[in-house]
Amino acid sequence: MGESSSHRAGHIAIVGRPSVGKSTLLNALVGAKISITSKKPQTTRYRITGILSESNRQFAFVDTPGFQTRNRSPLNDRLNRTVRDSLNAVDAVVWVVDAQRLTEADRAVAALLPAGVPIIVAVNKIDQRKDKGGLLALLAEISALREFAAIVPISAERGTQLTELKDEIANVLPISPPLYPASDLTDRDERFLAAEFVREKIFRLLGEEVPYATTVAIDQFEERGSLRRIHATIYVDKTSQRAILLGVAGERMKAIATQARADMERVFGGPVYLDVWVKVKRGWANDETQLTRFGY
Ligand SMILES: Nc1nc2c(ncn2[C@@H]2O[C@H](COP(=O)(O)OP(=O)(O)OP(=O)(O)O)[C@@H](O)[C@H]2O)c(=O)[nH]1
Ligand SMILES: [Mg+2]
Repeated sequence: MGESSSHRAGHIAIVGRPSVGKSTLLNALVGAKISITSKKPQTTRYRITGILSESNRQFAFVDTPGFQTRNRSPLNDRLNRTVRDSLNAVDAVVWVVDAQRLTEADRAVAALLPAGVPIIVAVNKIDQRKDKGGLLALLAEISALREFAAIVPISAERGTQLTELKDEIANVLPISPPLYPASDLTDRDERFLAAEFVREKIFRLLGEEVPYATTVAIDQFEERGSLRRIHATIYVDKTSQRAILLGVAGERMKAIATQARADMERVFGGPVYLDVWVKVKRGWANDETQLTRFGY
């Protein structure tokens, strides 16, 4: 058989409850920061594909929002719909769980996993689990749930056992030529990534409330030679949140913009001029028209 007839390629959905490390895993697998991460649950709101091309296989990993059933809202309904939609038409699924324990929220995700598609369980954050016995008991508990193609303990943050995970995934991918050019890292454009980098800093730098009342839009994205001029607007729900976002003398806003710009320059590979504004748009997260406008 020729080389092309042994090449494997396919789409792999990465799903799981919030905060288990799906986006960290996507970035570690692809080897670039394309999906935003934070300690707060439901950081990811949009589906994003990360592409990893190797000599005889290509993985198109689809990162998804954390699936959750506790807090119903128009925005959360859309996030859950994104998760469900992402499970259609993929060649394999990586179900990410935390090595610490299996929760009700994990079981809700397990119930969504499609039949007839190979499921690989990534048991993440093993760096935080020191007792071997407890981990073995968890692995046994998982394997009793249903048939899985593989169960792989990993640490996305440390890069532990990612080769093993990739090999297990490749085993179930169809024989196929590459689906994307080998130089592609993601299906999303720089404009999308720019908005996401701003949103990540809000999740990382602010307290519990404001990130969930926030969305980001790019109003202007201009390339002049190697310089990118980007104009972003952060939308919040209330005037009080605008004040929190700005911080004393605009200090917090400055930190958000500086850190977001650093990410953009690293990923885009050139200088960025970033201008960030904050506007109040009351009730945007409960308004179906606004949600559609913001791409949810
Ligand atoms: N110790 C440890 N922490 C990890 C590991 N992987 C991810 N994390 C941390 O877990 C937190 C959540 O990571 P994310 O990648 O944002 O999780 P997620 O599943 O994408 O979360 P949502 O998008 O909100 O659903 C972050 O603080 C990560 O740094 C790991 O292997 N070990
Ligand atoms: Mg995520």
